[in-house]
Amino acid sequence: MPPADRFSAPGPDASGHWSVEGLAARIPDDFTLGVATSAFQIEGALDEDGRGPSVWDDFAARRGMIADGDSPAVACDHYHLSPADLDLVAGLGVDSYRFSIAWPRVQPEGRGAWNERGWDFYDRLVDGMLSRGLSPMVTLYHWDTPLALEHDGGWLSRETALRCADYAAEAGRRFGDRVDRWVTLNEPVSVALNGYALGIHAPGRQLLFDAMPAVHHQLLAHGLSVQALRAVGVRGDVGVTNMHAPVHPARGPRDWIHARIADLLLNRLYADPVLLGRYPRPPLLATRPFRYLSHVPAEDLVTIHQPLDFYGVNYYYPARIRSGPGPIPDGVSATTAIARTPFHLADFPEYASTGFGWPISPMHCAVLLGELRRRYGKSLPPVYITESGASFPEPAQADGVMHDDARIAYLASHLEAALDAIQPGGPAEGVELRGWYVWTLMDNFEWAAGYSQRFGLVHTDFETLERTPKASYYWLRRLARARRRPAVSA
Ligand code: IFM
Repeated sequence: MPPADRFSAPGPDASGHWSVEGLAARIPDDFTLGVATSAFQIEGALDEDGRGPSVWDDFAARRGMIADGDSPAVACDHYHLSPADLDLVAGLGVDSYRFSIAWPRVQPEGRGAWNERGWDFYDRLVDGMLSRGLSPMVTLYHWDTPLALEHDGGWLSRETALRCADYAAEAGRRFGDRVDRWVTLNEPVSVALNGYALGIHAPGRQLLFDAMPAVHHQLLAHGLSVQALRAVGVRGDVGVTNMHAPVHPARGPRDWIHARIADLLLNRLYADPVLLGRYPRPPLLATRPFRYLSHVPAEDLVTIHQPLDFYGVNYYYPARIRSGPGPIPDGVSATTAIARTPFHLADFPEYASTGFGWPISPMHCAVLLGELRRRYGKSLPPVYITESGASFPEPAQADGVMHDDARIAYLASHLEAALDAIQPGGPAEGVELRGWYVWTLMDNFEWAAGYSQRFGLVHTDFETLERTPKASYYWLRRLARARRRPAVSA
């Protein structure tokens, strides 16, 4: 039976194979279920209440950078609709809500004066979570760098790391008594690679391997922010989120060496310094592009290598690497960075794909957890999967329900793979997997893809801003409710 049928919802599954209840019964008692969002993708209100511009305001205003010329100005208008959105999260019956603070909303210039009206918004948001029984997980930096800092070099400048730590300290002072989990950065790889190396995300730089300082300064910002949060005495756990993509070579020896480089660029450049206190050694044939990292001050690596309470992992797809630049998209000039990369992501013809064209492989979620265990062993703190999800086209409507069965299959199979992986004899036996957050609550502004990629459990009508829960929302609610929860002691 195809997976989409096995997990279709709502309603019991007829096969008796893996029902929602069957999956729920396998979720450990103290495991956190949650949903995740990020500020720039949902808030809108870019010019309101003293918010300063971010690199993404600037990038999105440039012609041709966002699919269909979509504007982030309103997005889901969460800035005005947040109480109703929190009701939607609470209605799921999940334990936790992961959201991000927009740095330019609380510190418009990225340094200096705080914007009290910005802080007030997050103050209400955190209190709104607590009053609904939701445990807050805060991401401090989810890509929306204050534009003023970018004008001074952004992540190419060490200064940005210091400013980020100031901001972390202030957030810690204000919310340290109420937030359970702190994520310093979300996916520094996406910022360095897409934003500084390839120019397909903000700030739109095309530096290829000269983007290495953006790797190091983000990691330094992480280490300094962990220190800052702890120095102001936050009571919650502190960690970081990296994206991981298990890497395979497509075919021949050149693909093999490029796959090793891709594994460094996608995974190890971020995980090794954070968890082991050192940058990975590049293959002998490829030392030049990584030279910058061998000259960074040794003390920086000590700072980056902070003891963490947890390690956050975003898993979306495995990466198959083929030598040479990929097919050049229409309208992209051959001189742009994306047309000059030494290798590219090739298709996995054996897997179905998401709306974005990403290969769907739950098995690789297990592979990745196994890789973390093998590579980091005792240095790996407890793990949260901080994002898991997929975009699919507009769901079909029938009987008043938006049927996104492919999303249900995606989510169920990935959660199942992760739970399997940590069982005795599984590839990640011994990894302390503490939770799983679905990306994302509602359809939103998917960066350079604008509103064309729908990742939400809840459908957003971008004209009317009406939210409509999809079948996957009801599926997650059933899953959350069907768990065996230990009695809460008085
Ligand atoms: O929407 C993004 C999110 O902001 C970061 N992780 C990947 C998601 C899907 O592309």
